[in-house]
Amino acid sequence: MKGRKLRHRLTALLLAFAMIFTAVAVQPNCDAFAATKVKTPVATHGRLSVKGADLVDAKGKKFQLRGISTHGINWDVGYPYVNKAAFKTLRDDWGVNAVRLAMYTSEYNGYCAGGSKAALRNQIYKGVKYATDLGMYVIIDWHILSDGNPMTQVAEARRFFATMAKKYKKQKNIIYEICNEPNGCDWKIVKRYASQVIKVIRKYDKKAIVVVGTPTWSQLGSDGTHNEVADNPNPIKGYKNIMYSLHFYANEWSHNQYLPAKLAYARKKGIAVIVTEFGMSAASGDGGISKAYTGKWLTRLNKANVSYFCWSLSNKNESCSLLSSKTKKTSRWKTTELSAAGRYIRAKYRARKKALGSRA
Ligand code: IDC
Repeated sequence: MKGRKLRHRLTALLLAFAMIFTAVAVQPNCDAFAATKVKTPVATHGRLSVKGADLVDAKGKKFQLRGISTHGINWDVGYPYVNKAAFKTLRDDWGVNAVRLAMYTSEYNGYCAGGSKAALRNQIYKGVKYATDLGMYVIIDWHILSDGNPMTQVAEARRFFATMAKKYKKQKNIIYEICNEPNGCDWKIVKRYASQVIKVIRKYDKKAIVVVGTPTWSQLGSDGTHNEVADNPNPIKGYKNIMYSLHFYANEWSHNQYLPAKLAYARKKGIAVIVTEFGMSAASGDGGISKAYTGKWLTRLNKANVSYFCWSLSNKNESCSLLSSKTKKTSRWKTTELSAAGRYIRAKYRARKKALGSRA
């Protein structure tokens, strides 16, 4: 009698477990990647590294990041889009494999200008977690702009990146961008800053890609045809996996005039260039957008497998924003909820992903 009771109980228990297990296992899965058993970008490509002028994946194959940059994560037009559903929409609907978290240091209560450091770091932690959960690469961007010379904030930058590198040293998907757009200072000064900050990062994280911003708002050197970054035979000594940023705005005459040649020149010299920011508008972020020049740029970058991140995921009423200023939704946007720039970029990114097929 006793034995039978026990058996009954055990069977009931097993049945309960089985029911719970099935309930969990057959739950409707909205994750396109899981549902179709397609691996996420990070699961497919693993840890990235730099080989000569190229970014390569864990198998040593040339790899291109197609990313979107947030607006400032400290701005009301930026932080609402740091959410998992938004990143998932970018991944599944736009063909994006990376996001950039732009954290201003000066503007609008930036990290070094009165913003709550803890809250800002927390916003980065959230963004990194969402990207990681979704198997996407993620840039942590120290977004200097009006503060021009990165040395002004070097002590804060070292503390910030030490915290980040300590926290993320075991992850494969983190990219550190240590100074968005140096300006008003020369390459020598940027290098001095970079060697200090890279040293701190490498103390904890030996392998992650580190992106160094370049003079004159990341134009690989001073205005016009100057190529200080590429002309320096040993940009940052002694460290691997360092990339140099080039930023362009497709409706800015001087960018179209000078930057294609500067890009080609740098690559020829073996400098790994990454476009951590571009926009379809003028450098002001507003006015008209140029589809013609954006198209030319993307073709050029695709040909060379150079990575790019579009500015910005925001509904701010300016032409570089990817969402319509009327759009209140913070994810799952319909085509009609995108701006003209957003519609164009989404179509281009999707086409690129399709063209790459299994290499995407
Ligand atoms: C712009 C934003 C705009 C904001 C301004 C702050 O789009 O809403 O008012 O910054 O000064 C960059 C910078 C990036 C700029 C962007 C467009 O990295 O912060 O964002 N831009 O002006 N470099 C070239 C253009």
